[in-house]
Amino acid sequence: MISRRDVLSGMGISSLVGIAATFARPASAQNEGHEMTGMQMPGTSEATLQPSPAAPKTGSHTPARTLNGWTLPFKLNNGVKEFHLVAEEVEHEFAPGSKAKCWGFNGTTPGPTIEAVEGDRVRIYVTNRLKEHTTIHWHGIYLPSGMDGVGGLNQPHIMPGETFVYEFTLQQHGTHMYHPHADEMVQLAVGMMGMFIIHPKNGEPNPIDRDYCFLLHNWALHPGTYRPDPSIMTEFDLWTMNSKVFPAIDPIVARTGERVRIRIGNLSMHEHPMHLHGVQFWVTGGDGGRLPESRWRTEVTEIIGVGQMRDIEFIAIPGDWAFHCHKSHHTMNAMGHGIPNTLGVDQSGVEKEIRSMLPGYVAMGQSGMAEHQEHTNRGHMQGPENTLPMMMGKGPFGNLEMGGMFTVVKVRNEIASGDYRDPGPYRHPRGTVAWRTSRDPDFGNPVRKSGKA
Ligand SMILES: [Cu+2]
Repeated sequence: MISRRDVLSGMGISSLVGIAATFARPASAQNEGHEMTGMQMPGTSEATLQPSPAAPKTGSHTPARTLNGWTLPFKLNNGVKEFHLVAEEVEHEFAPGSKAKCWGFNGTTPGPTIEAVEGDRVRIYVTNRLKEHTTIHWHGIYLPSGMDGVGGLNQPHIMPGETFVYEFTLQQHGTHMYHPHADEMVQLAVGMMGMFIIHPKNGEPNPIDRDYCFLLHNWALHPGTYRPDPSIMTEFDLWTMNSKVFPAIDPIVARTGERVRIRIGNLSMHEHPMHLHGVQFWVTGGDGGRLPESRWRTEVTEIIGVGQMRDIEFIAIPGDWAFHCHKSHHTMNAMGHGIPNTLGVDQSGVEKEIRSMLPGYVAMGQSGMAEHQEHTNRGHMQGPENTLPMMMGKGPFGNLEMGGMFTVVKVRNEIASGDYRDPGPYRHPRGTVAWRTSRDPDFGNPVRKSGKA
């Protein structure tokens, strides 16, 4: 059981957020990877309600769009792109109703996306505002060994209060990430990671209209607590895309016929078979850049291994299309593992007795788990504080019964390029939605191989 004392002790360490106010902050609209112009508020679903600045196509690439996140602005100094990262504690919201003290960069987890072009020279200042040392490893990027960021091997650790400079020339393009290589078990578990996208200097042979990116992660934020538990290896409570769970994950918006790329990285402890409805996609690259077309594979599910990056591309067709991890436990929130299986068990009477000891308890799972969301919707079920229901989300036809790694690809005929706002539910053409009937001529007499209904 979780006592109030446990909950409060998790809150006891003072927040360091706000100290490094002079550094880049996710203050306004999503910066599109170039010099400091409008940025977008990260990590809030309001982001999708505001018009995004029209994606300025600089050179020959479309700037990446970090789901629920933001792109780090840079300053050009004698031809070198200068970035500032601040490692610090952050107050993070996974979805309304679930907050935690996490660690991240520049006020958010994941940290801001670094975006640059093959051939650029980058200089990245890293300031440590944590209470322990850290470093940054630039995952998958060609660089001098002394810039690779493994604490103790390639450099001394960055001690609390210190700033280190990393500087190298980008010799490749592709989807990469950055993360600490110091006390990794803790620093990754509490959210320190970000994407590093390098666009090809000669543009793309098949231009990309929308370029989305996110990192997959898992969190042991036990029910009723406020700090992720770094000691957990397999049993996690929250499964996130850019540190958000459904329904707080932004939709992936596109116009019919556009070429959409989704760049996916995985810094969790598990593999994630990411499944997209509605289309076959091509697996077009990842850490190794964009592959020649002859090496693309057609898939509907792609496993993103731990530490891997994968790029998928598709031509958008109209509709609301689910996009999610296919491990069904990864599209749920905390569920209290280790509870006896009650499927098919009549629990009448039991509920009342348990409720005398555990107020708010609802017996569930006799005919399935879907009743859980119904109870939650009606306010019958109150979990521990700061704990999301196991299943969430409402659609035009009812409960979605999802959580965790789930979002919706929303494709419409009439969306302006550069508009990333949620267009609302899809309006299905007449006669194209599955319907209820009582006129099945074989109703009551279906063909069965064996067994009793
Ligand atoms: Cu998964």
